[in-house]
Amino acid sequence: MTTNRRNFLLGGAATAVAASSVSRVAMAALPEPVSQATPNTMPPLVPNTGRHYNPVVTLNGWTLPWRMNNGVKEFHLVAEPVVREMAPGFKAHLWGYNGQSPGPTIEVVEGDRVRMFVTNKLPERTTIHWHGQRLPNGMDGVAGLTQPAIEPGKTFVYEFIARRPGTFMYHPHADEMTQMAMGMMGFWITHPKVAHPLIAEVDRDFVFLLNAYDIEPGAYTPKIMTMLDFNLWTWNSRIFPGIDSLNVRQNDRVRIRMGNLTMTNHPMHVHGHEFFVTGTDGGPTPKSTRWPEVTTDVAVGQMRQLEFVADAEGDWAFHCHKSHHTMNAMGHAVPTMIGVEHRGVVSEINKLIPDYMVMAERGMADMTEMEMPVPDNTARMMGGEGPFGSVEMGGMFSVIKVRAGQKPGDFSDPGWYKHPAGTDAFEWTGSLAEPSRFASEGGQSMPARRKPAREIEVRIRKPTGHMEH
Ligand SMILES: [Cu+2]
Repeated sequence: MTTNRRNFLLGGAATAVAASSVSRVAMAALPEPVSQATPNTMPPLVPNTGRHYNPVVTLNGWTLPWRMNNGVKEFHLVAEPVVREMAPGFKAHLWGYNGQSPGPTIEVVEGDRVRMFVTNKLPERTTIHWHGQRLPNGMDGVAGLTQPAIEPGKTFVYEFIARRPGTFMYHPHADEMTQMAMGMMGFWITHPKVAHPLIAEVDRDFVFLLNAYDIEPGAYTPKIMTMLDFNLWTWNSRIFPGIDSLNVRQNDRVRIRMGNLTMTNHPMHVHGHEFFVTGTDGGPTPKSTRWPEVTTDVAVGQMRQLEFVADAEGDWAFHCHKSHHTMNAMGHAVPTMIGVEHRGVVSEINKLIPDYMVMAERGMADMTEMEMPVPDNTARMMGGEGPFGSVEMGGMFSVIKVRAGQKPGDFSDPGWYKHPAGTDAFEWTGSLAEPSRFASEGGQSMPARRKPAREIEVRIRKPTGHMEH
């Protein structure tokens, strides 16, 4: 005690002690939670404390600011009900973190000591599991197994060292079915501390989560019991045309990191370029395991990071390849009416079903142009106005815009691509030759039966297979 007191009175040392004791008082309080009101894609959050790194861009999202407290990076997540605009004119009542669903992206550097304050403002208990992290078992966030649940109104503290660089996520591990169906999830990036042989420096680094909701047309709150029949297939709780484009400079090295927290797999497809899968939630992949792809499946609970050099200018579609996942909410069990001429019988049908309308006799694309009377707060099934008309897409769809003139670090939308003369598809206006008929049966592995027992003609009925609830 005497020694301490003497040191305290010695000039510089005394000042240092005083400064640290003042900050200890201030730092004993919780970090102020930061909340985000808009679903816009925020510019990358360049770190102004701690080790430097090249920040990511969260599609229709943002990175959570932190404070340094005696060398520890402190973040404050608040689990709470939020209103998320899924597309212009369509808002959903979800649960999330700090004002949005998904919650903000957490960005740290390998070796950082991280302290997460988690405040529960939900009507039920929760936890956070730090998916993919190496951490002490007691920080793993599994309610009942590794910790008591965080009751409403309570705050818990998680603290661990971010040991492994890579692509991670966070989500509750308490009443998961409800809480994930309501939108509780977020992204986590641990940047490498020094140059890593398997982690390339990139010019643009995008992140988003694949999620899904079941919201009845006209309703605001997701149904939480749904297991497979989701009707909104979203990226970061947004649906096309509400998903921002990924804007890059020609010849940029681009990384896209995705995590799947839906109940099914999503084959993610990039137009115009080949990419390599350079990492999973287990870390960067060895170079010997990388091969070129244009589609890669992201299974449930997985994360994948794609990398490519964006060398081809244009507006390149980027979407889930399941065709039902590039559509928005629709009534289930709609019979296929393609080829059915039913205009003539409408007045008869109207006697039975007053609201009956003629639709979809040439396919479903008509519905993107038809001004159908829909309930309030409903996204159109397909839409998005492109430079050549309706894109006829919804759900998990966006565009990678590659431009020679995009400035480094500029993530703003450059507008539509102008195709150089003579490089776009055009209408043939000459005469059409008669199609030549297939004349021989010799090409078949077995000859066809001379006379089928009975003529059978099958009509494809689609969409179908949905169960009525
Ligand atoms: Cu999909």
